[in-house]
Amino acid sequence: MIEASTQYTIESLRKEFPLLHQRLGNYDLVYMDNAATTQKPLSVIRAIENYYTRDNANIHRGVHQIATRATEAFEGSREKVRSFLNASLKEEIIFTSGTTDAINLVAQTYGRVNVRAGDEILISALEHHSNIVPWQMLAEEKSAVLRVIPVNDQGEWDLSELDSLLNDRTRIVAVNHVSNSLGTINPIEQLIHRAHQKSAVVVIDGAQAVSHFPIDVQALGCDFYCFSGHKLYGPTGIGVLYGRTDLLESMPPWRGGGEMIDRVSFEKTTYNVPPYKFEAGTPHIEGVIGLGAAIDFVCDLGWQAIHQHERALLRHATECLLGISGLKIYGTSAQKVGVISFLVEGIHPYDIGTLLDSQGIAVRTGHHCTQPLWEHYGIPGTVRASFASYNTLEEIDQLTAALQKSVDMLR
Ligand code: 7TS
Repeated sequence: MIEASTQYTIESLRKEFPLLHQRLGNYDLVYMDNAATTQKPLSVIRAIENYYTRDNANIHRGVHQIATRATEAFEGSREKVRSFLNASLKEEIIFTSGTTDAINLVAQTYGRVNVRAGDEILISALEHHSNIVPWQMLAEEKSAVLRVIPVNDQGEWDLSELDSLLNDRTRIVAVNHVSNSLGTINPIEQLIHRAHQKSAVVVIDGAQAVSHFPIDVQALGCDFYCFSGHKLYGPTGIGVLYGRTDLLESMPPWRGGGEMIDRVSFEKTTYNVPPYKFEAGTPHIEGVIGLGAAIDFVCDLGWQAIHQHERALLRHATECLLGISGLKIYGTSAQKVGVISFLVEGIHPYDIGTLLDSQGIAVRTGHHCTQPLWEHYGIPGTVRASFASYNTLEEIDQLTAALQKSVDMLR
């Protein structure tokens, strides 16, 4: 549908994204910071507008018709997320404010109950800070040990020492599905299998996976899976935690307040069932409705079209950028999504980022919230171009030309 060669269809897809059609100075915007956040299609923007112009009410509590419509739209999105992740029950879908919030929820509920002194939590060197720091905080509180799967120079997990890293003391394995800094698609199936042999639970940070390929939590067999709406063409401030029912039922609540209770008295409060037990307070209703619209958008586009198009973008960009002398790509796994992290010899990434911006091209520069990863390479960070379904081969040519010009100016 959006194959790179089918210019008309990619053009019609781009029409759905108003933000893309703007000039920055004398240049058309080329947006290549999609790993940070994706742009939003009109269907998502309209779903939020419709909610506020027709259906705005608090959910789960009113008997009036507006509240019923808002509740139906909200719970309808939960069912869309269930189907999107192929979870078996919609009660396994908890709405959070994002991936970071979801990981903290698991650390502060499952983690605080199940991790004791001397236990181990296993992460990888490829993690975003939000899948490092919550576990570090838990390990500190519990006198537990944080262990790290190292990476090789291609930016893939080095599993040669896994037998000692994943052992009888391991309680939690928390890793990302796709690396935000390098684009590596990690072999999580293998790790989930090995972790379960040691009775450890597995938390998958799917923030960078969900917009690129379909997720099936039942086939993966993971215990928790989380993602953020804003990296999936949806709104900011909304995310998802999938958790296996038996685990969610056994976990204590985290935040206290309305909605998460069964009955409150000054003597004792009893709690609601999952997912409501973990959704205290008025939720981000328009965010949930917008996320439902974003899932519809992706499903309508179709995974095959997205996959083919993004592969073509990655192949073309890799070839073009490697043509620039002194450019090195970090993250060269054969299994990767459309993310290219690079440095040009002798040039600071911020200088490149600034010159690209002055030519209308939005890329990321810096450590991308993976500081420990860059220690492996002995660099402070990179320039990162990350692609989405609406990027074009022509935009990659523009990136290449603008980069060559920047390099010529800076050398
Ligand atoms: N995990 C991964 C793998 C991520 O890429 C990010 C955000 C997060 C967690 C945190 O997501 P949040 O929605 O809770 O903030 N990654 C990036 C990035 O690469 N550039 O900006 C944000």
